[in-house]
Amino acid sequence: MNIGITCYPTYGGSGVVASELGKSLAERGHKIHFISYAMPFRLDGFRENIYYHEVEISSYPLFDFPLYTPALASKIVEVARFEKLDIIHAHYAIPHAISAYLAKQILGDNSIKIVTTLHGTDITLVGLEPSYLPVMKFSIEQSDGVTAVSRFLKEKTLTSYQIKKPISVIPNFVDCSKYVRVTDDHVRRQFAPNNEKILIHISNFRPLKRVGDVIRIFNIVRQKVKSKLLLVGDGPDRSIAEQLARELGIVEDIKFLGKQAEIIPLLSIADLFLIPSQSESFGLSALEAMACEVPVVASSVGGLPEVVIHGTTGFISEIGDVERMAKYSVELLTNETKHKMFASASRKRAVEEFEVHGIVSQYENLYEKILDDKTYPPMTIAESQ
Ligand code: GMT
Repeated sequence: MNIGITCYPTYGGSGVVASELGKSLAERGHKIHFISYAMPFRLDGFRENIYYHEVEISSYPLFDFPLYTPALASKIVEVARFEKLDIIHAHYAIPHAISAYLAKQILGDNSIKIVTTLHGTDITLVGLEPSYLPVMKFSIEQSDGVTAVSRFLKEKTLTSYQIKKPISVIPNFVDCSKYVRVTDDHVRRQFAPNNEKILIHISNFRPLKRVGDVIRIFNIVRQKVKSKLLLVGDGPDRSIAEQLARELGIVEDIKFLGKQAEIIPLLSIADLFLIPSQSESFGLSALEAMACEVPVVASSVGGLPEVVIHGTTGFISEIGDVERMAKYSVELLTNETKHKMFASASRKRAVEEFEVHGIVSQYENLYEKILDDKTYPPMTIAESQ
């Protein structure tokens, strides 16, 4: 198949999923055309069957805002025409599904199919704003296939947007042959010279990640277990987090590592992954940690309980309950037998439920079904009113 993928190219789960999906489909012989405003960060170097088309956004003094949606639609039209796309796969609905819909109308070709994958805040936050809601509902319903990354997100979409068409749950995935724990004592000693335990958090430091809770949890844990905290990523709450660490007087035990392209060596030295988010439709970073045998302490929100099994691969608590999350963390960090069991159960769950090959086949099957099955027509405009 010739598949166009449009996504956000920056650090962030939806871009990671789109890029890894494209790479895996390309290895299976499909021609993959990424269409975005910058090269997705996981698409490093030349790869067979992968092409990149940059969306150019011209500016004009009259425009207060860049006009990305029509620019993307025009680029999709161009790529679809000349590369004979069968599928346009939009990752993160806003504005990708809207541009894909526009492009299809311009092409006037019903044989090109649109698949939209809903990732998270496109549904739970941004799309619910009155200024976007009607266009979100419309573009979801006009897609030929819609997928959500968790059961939670599917239910949320159906109820919040009153969507009248089927949504397939295709969970996120991890390449377990790449995401493997590679023990490197040299790296471990850099961060924990006295054999301290290592807790890790990886995110884009947006307020909904509750990085302050990560620091508060660690503040309690370190009073009971000799430990260090690695904070990977960057974003709007980074300075607030650094400030909190200074106020608590624990900055010596915390390393702010910023954005890191290579996270496997870091996950490989970690004993525990913390993800106390306010909202999380899936929690890809938690899954990547699990593949590297790192148990997870998470909040009980969104799709996280579909990834982390309470009492088996980690623990789950109410949002903001830092005391309980700290208690669970200490429990795992002080009981070696339990920790070993949780670590291997985490890896097992990643391999058995979320391994790349099985999940990518689900996308492939969906594309094939949509391309030759007439039961997947988009709704008429009247039906979706
Ligand atoms: O929805 C977002 O906030 C952005 C998005 C991203 O691009 O990072 O994250 C979402 O998609 C990821 C990949 O499917 C999920 O693992 C994240 O849980 C989800 N984030 C939220 O729901 C907050």
